[in-house]
Amino acid sequence: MLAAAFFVSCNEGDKKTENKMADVKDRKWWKEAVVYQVYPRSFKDTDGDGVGDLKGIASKLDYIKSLGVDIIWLNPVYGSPNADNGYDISDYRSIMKEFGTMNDFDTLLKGMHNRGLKLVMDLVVNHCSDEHEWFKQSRSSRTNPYRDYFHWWPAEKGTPPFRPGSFEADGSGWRYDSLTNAYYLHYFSYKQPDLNWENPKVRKEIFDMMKMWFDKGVDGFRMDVITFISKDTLFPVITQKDIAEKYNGDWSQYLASGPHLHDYLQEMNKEVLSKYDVMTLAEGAGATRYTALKLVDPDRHELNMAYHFDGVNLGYLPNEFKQMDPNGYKLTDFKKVYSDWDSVFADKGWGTIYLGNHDQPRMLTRWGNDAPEYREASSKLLTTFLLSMRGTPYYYFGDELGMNNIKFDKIEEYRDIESIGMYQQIKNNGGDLDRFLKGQKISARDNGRTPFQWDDSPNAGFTTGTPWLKINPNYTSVNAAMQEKDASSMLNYFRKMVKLRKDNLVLVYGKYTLVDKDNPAVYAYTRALNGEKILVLLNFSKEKIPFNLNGIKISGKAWINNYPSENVEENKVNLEPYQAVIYKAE
Ligand code: TEU
Repeated sequence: MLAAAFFVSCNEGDKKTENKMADVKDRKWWKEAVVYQVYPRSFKDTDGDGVGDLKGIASKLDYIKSLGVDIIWLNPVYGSPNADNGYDISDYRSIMKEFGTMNDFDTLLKGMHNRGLKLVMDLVVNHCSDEHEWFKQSRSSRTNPYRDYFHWWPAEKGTPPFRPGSFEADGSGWRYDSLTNAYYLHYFSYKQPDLNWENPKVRKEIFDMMKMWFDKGVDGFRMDVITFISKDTLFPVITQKDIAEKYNGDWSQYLASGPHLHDYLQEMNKEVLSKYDVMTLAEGAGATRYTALKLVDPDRHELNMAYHFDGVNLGYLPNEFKQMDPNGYKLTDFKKVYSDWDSVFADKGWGTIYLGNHDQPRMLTRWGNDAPEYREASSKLLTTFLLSMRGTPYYYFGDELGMNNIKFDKIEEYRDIESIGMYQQIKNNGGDLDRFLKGQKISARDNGRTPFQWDDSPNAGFTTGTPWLKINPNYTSVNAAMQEKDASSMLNYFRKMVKLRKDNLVLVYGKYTLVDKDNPAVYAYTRALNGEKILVLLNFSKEKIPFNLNGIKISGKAWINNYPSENVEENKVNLEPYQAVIYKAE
């Protein structure tokens, strides 16, 4: 099974690992990589307009390289009027003006490749912008050649059956366009009309565009809501009751069940992906434990990886928009989700692991504890979790510093179309706006989008202008410059943990087994590969916990520890609040 090229990705000179790994099947560079996600708007501004840019990213490549990560995922950088920060693309073949030029892009890509970093771009092809030329043509008349690039419902047929429009105050995914007396479909805002994948011309345009970026040397795509591209174009009536009964109350499961999804992905693979050595990641909205393998089973020739929402959606109250259960989330549920998802790819396919991204609040606030006394320990604990699970880790920029939610008080401070649309919807329905705003302090996407905190100079060294989104005022104490100087900082712990994963393939490929599943405070698991075994202990609570090893034998000093000392007794490890340790085990 092992091709010669297989060994090329092994650490040079690491003969011991090579031998030990000789019977690991299907090794791939993207399985062994750590992905670092950069939100370009908020990373580094070089021209003083308050918005991050490509030159800014280029100027910080040495920093990214120093983290030890392998791949950079950039959120969309294409031409866009920015209704949804680049997820509304008006030109797939150019660079957003605020971010720079194609020349800046080429320089950035070269800078990455020179440093051995790979670039994964965002592919947003479920929808484009209503300012894209295709849509301008399409809406202009019913007989325009581009009419069938989008989904239209002629008004003489009556009102179209309900479909959700995520970011709209009225919640509808159809918008009436008087020019041709018809409605068009948009699963997100009305500024983001859904492309009609039924039309082979649309698929060809998209595949050609993908080739253009791959020919430039781009190393892969993260595919935005790719699970939604196929529609049941008869648009049958789907009721809330159907969603409750057939789709577990989750509209996205319905949207992800279009009849031709896998045909289109296989066609994309055949026409484009199979011709390049690239990686692909599906944003697996609506994918479940029962359907996800179909997207990434290598024998089906579709995509490489998908990410699910079961983890990041934990702890929200049902039937309310991202409102946390006042009791928080249960660690036993958290363990179950990640263990169940690990088992999906136990024999085939490959998983991913993440706790934050541009659609999520900061992981420290949501999954750790952002009180000053626990910031450091709990941030390092989450880093240990992300980098010791099976599946490719996706690490969100700024999490290595322990950045946390900004927790805006007023709607006027938000920039995100989702928060603003939802506020309007609740207002129109006479709902509880205070409750909504309180909830957003924990769950809003803008919490994860505030600018990177480089140092304690004005605007955190992000910009000389006015930042597009407020900077977390804690930048004077939480910033990269300070943590560079401190060997035990969260930043340096992240580097250590990345290196540990890269040096020990048991952390990448080792079989995952949950230990003590009912323990309400400690997440413990072993990873095992070719006779080597390790034990990961994560105390997710602010209490001191004696953890009973229950017969698991550990040996030697901890491989990594987020506290300066360890406290091991016969058959027991005494864990400090939010302590994370990894031991060699038998
Ligand atoms: O997100 C799709 C998606 O599923 C979101 O609705 C997500 O559930 C939501 O952000 C959670 O609050 C993708 C992008 O990642 C997101 O940034 C875009 O806004 C969206 O698609 C539309 O392109």
